[in-house]
Amino acid sequence: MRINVVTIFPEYFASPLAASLVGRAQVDGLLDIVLHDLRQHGKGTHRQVDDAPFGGGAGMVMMIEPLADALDPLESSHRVLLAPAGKPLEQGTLDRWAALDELTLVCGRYEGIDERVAEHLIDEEVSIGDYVLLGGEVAALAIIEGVTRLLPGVVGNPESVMSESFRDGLLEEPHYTRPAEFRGWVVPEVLLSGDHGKVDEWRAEQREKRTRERRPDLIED
Ligand code: JCQ
Repeated sequence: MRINVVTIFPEYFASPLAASLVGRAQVDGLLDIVLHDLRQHGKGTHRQVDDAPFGGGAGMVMMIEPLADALDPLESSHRVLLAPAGKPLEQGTLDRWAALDELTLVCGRYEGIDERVAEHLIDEEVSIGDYVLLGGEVAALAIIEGVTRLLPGVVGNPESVMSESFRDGLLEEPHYTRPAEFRGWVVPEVLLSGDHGKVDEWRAEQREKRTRERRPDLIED
């Protein structure tokens, strides 16, 4: 799979893309990440990529021309804009994108982008949460990680590739490992019992309880 990233900060990606399974996936030829420096398409001697908004107001707007020049050669890919005003990203979105040959992530900045970009040059506008970042670069990295772990051959055990936290649409149960006691903090006894039926039952209860407490929005009723 190829993932293009359009950004004014290509250097920002060097270390996170070299590390961990994302770095390995590239070395193994499972993933090809291409960084596109938007500034290269900037206007004038200052390589300008933003301008004041029509109608007035605070802040700057990303200009259409540099974005069009960067995106035109990527027209055959699925083009995604990262922005707080996008549709919320879900695991299903990542599942869908991981099946593509080529995905393009466009990192928004400033107060926003010229709406004609979203209208004519972008296939999907997506948000990674209800908060505002300085730019879409962190959101792009989150998506790269979420997609990479779904690519065949990237994660050793296919069982752990399941959308763990979202099994049965519920959050994961708590996990524990050795030692069984640390500073007097003990592991739930049932997990040491060796009774797999009881363990399964306990885990199901915990998933249910956690979801009710932390994410009632995930439970329909
Ligand atoms: C993405 N949740 C938050 C910041 C404007 C063009 O749009 C803009 C994009 C950003 C960066 O993205 C986010 C974000 N998902 O802040 C301002």
